[in-house]
Amino acid sequence: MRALPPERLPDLAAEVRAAIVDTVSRTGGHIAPSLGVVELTIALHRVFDSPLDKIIFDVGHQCYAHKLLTGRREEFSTLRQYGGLSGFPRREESPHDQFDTGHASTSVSAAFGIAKARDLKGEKHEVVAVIGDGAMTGGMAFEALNHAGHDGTHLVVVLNDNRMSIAPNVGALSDYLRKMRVSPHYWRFKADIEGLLRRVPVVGEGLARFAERVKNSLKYLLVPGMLFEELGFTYLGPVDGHDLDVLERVLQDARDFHGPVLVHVVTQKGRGYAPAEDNPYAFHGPGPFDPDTGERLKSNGAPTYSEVFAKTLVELAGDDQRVVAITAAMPDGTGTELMARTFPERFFDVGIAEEHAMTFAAGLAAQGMRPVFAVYSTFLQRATDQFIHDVALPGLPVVVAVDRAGIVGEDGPTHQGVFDIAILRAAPGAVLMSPKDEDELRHMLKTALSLDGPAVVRYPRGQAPGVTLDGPPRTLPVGKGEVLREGQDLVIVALGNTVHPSLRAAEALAARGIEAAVINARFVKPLDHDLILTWARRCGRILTVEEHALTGGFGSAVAEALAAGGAAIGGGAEARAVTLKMLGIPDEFVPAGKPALLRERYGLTPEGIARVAEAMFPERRGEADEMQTAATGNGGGRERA
Ligand SMILES: Cc1ncc(C[n+]2csc(CCOP(=O)(O)OP(=O)(O)O)c2C)c(N)n1
Repeated sequence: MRALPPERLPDLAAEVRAAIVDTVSRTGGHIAPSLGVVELTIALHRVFDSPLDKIIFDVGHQCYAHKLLTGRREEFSTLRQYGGLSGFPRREESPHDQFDTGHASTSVSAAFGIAKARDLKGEKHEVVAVIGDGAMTGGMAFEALNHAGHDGTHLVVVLNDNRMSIAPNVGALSDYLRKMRVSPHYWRFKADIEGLLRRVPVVGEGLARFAERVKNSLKYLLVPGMLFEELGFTYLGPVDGHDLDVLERVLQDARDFHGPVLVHVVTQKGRGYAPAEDNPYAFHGPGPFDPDTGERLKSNGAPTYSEVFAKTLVELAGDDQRVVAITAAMPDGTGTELMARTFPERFFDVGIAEEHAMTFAAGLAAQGMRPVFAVYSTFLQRATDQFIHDVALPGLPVVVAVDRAGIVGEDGPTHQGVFDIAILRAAPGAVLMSPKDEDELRHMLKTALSLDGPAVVRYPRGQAPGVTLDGPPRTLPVGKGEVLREGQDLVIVALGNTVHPSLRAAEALAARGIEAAVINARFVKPLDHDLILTWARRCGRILTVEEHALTGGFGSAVAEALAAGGAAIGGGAEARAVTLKMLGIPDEFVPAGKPALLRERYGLTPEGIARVAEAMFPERRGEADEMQTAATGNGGGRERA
């Protein structure tokens, strides 16, 4: 590519765009972000010598052109598929992918670390972080600029400013960038002003101080990007991110500078594909679509969990003026957009700032409001300390609506929501629940808002089962599970979206002569100890099912309850050994793939659950089956409590 004459580069850009549209229309994925940086990616690879020079993409969702240009064209059609190319940079995938990303705002920290390692090892290469204006709203990005700017190590930060996060970008920084975009300054002009100011003669000490002040004020007036300059970065820009010639020249300048440099590049999200240009919001990360029209392929009628959540939230907010909604840059994904439209004064998009969102919610709650922070399970990981320290410890009534909990699919290991229970369960006093379907979600949201302390409702991505909604939302008895089916051979204790599959598993088991009781746990915390212990003792076999990591998850909570219950019973005549099996995500990162396929992999389907349950009756199945179950690795084996 570096050998191509400049006049051939627009053809290359067009070819890259065509490949992106062709594949993503079939696989779904982050099309608009990737289309916007095609010229930028070409320029980066022409000016910098990857993989010797290290290019780190923030979030990494805009890396499709990078993948196509670094030897992955042949496999590109496998993007985001099980066993295929990742939708994000992966170190294991290519030497050109320098850092694994997926969550926002990490690139400057990572790039600075890589640059520091280079210096310490006495190596010579360039390090470039490419970060969007949305990702720049995240606290980590500021922390890294603050550190790197002060340190002075050479490093290039490319700020890809397309005015959009997923939704239109928010916040004061976004306003600041907007002002710079409309300024007529270009980086060459900036260099001229600085040169001019340097040449202003200074005489005498007092006069020198005065002149310095005047020069600084002039600089503020004339030079854009002073915010970054004050942080220690040399600011170059704004430049047109679709003009390859200008891009190459400014990147060369940045490369040849000493110290930290920030290049402000203005791009158009969705560039070159009309449907995405017209609606970059909808084309941020769509599912499959018709490449000719941009029309999204329709799914069947049942609402998504997020839609039911949003409607219920608006309904409850209508009854209670204290209810406010918070999102960290995901108004569409979480459904909170409906709050924005219905009660705009009680809706807050804080930018990609989950940590701030949580403590902001705590502040609101401390003054009697009822904040609901809707956040994807995977991004909630960012706000762990804020939940423990600012919400749970003071016992503030913040409701955390954990969307996309469990298997999320094609976005892969960075986005699967399988750690939230383990993280949140440790916080004393928090109530944790998970609905079996969309109807129960409504009741749980109502329950959460009725509590005087922290409450978490976790629900999955995508379409709900489509059950009938049962009257207006009502409060559920806290800490109580429900028995959905009786049986004497085994009790299946399921959580959230594994409840309905467990009921179907029980039907399949009945046909094979095993009578399984099924309990919908509803609450992870407080757990319904009595109900679970009673049924565990009655049946002698207990199988827990969850779409979450087994380590620290729901099954772990049940195991703890059984252990505690066992100790309390003592070794008397009533003591009964209980066989426990836990079905969930084993100790591995869940790869990318269609959710249905991943659920097969982990045995989280009706048949998978039935198979594991049946294997708990070795006398019925013989030794061969026993060995096979042990080899699946699911469920962490059998324990005695
Ligand atoms: C911590 C975290 N929160 C939320 C997200 C979801 N998310 C992915 S991309 C994105 C917007 C990024 O905007 P920007 O950096 O401007 O890139 P663009 O898509 O506009 O190119 C968001 C909110 C994320 N990846 N990480």
